[in-house]
Amino acid sequence: MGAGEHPSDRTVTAYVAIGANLGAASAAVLQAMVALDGLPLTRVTRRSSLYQTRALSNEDGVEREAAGPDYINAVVELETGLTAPALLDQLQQLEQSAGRERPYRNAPRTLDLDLLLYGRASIHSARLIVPHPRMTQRAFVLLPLAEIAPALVPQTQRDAVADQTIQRLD
Ligand code: A4P
Ligand code: MG
Repeated sequence: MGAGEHPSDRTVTAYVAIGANLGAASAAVLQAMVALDGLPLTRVTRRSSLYQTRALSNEDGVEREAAGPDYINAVVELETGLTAPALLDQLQQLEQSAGRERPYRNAPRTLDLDLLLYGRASIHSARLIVPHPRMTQRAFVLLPLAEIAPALVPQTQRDAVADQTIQRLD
């Protein structure tokens, strides 16, 4: 058993948000879903539709529309035998292989993968905070998550982001 793996009989249900707003964004998101399904000890068990969303930025704790191309966003459900830090390592490697550069915070990106939820875990380490601290402020996370796991998104949370521009794609 490699580092970061659970014993084979223990898996965790996790949710990952996928975003892209540079280049062929829809293709990058679909390709990421395939890549996530190919991670060690991991299967994609549900995938949301793709959503086109206005770029948001969060400078002062409030989500506001920002300059920059629209995003394509989606959320997938994983069943994984990886620990949360090992899963984050894998997400960051996928971002790297998609050619992501980080010139500045919230810069347009070819692929952004955020770990939203890892079972019922509450994690506060230097490099990983779960549940993702900004997920409840973002329609581009909550609507695709509600599509595949409605019980995880109370109506009050959906109402709170109702002013954000988001369009479900066929
Ligand atoms: N990190 C901590 N917790 C987590 C987690 N749960 N999942 C750390 C993933 N990473 C986590 O992230 C910075 C650091 O966060 C990582 O090194 C990791 O150790 P990053 O992906 O390198 O940088 P970033 O994405 O530019 O910054 P940040 O703060 O993660 O931004 P967000 O919150 O991800 O927002 N608008 C629309 N419409 N759609 C989008 O998808 N995305 C963003 C990025 C902004 N606006 C958007 C969208
Ligand atoms: Mg990120």
